[in-house]
Amino acid sequence: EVGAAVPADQKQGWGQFLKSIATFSGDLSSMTAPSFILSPVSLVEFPAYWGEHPSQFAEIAKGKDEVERMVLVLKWFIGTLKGQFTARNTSMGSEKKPLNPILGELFLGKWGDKDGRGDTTLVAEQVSHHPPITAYHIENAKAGVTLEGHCAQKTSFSGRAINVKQVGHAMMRVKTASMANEELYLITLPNLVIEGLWYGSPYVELTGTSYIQSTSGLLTTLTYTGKGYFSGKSHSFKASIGAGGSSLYNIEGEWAGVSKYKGKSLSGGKDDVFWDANTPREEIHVDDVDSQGDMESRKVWKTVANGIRTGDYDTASRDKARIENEQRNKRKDEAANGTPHQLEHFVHVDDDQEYRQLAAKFGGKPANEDAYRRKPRVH
Ligand code: CLR
Repeated sequence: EVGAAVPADQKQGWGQFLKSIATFSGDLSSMTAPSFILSPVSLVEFPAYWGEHPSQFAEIAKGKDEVERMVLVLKWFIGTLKGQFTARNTSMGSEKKPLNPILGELFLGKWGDKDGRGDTTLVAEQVSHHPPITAYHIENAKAGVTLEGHCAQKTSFSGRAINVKQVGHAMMRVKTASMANEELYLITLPNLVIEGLWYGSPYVELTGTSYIQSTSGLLTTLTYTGKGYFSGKSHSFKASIGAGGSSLYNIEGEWAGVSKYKGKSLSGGKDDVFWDANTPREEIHVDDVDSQGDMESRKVWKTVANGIRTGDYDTASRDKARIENEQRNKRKDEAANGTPHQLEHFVHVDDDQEYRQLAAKFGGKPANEDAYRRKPRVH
């Protein structure tokens, strides 16, 4: 039944929302949606999913050579997918529409040390509002592992699903005392399909191909598939780690479940378990809202989020309108005074050379992309 999961009084609104998606081009985040589909969490928080297995993140630096390190990068990457793409279904019953971050909105937090792995810190900043772009920097200085990247989305409607192309990339840097040079890993991002729309219960499936290309020359190719008409399990992937066309390790399974080596494993075994997505995620530690700075996400959206959580949608939409108004005025003043908004933690890099060189190794598209680099810090 169409809209079976939609509250009775919102079925009409949901139908209208779907119709407007079908004819709308551009950015979904700016569309008004029925209240049952609203999430109280801003998109600027999403980079935290990359860090929710801090031990795996730190572990990457323990690989004894570039092959081991690539295997560990892949394991950490796969480990993030369940959170990135199924967490809202688990916590809120379906995928929901996140809050659209304001320009300069920040999400700051950390995962504390445990068993000597070191602290892992996150800095995320909304570096563009139109189109929405979020930049992030995750670092475990003790381990020598850093992840920096940005993400934006291009959406289109297929008739029954929303196709989301992820724009942007992530760059991982690994440097330990025993390594002569820093190793870089260019991580490209998979495409998403949002299904379950007619039902009113959206969820994400991953499709297509993504890559992890290292300066060591190793390349991991990932392909994603969902439930086929006749066969196939949802949330599935295959990964192949190779060097110069020959494959060293093959892994397959479910990114939200169990995956296994196909054949030889790193430890010398056969068909061993690679990653079990039931491994608990560690939630990031964030300051209390009341001690947060004015641009910090949970402070900015406090009243809106509270309204959404308690079903007080009038208060939520009134405060959302207040915030958006304030933003419009800020932009006007900046234009009038010739003082454009300044990024707080990042520097915009036009045509990033590290991206260009690594993408060229696997014929990556696009050939060039911008980047956002963490500003040098004064200690
Ligand atoms: C953001 C970057 C993260 C991975 C990720 C997960 C889910 C994606 C989100 C990204 C972008 C925004 C997104 C969301 C799923 C649904 C939501 C595409 C890529 C859209 C804007 C919501 C549409 C509204 C429907 C629920 C009807 O690393």
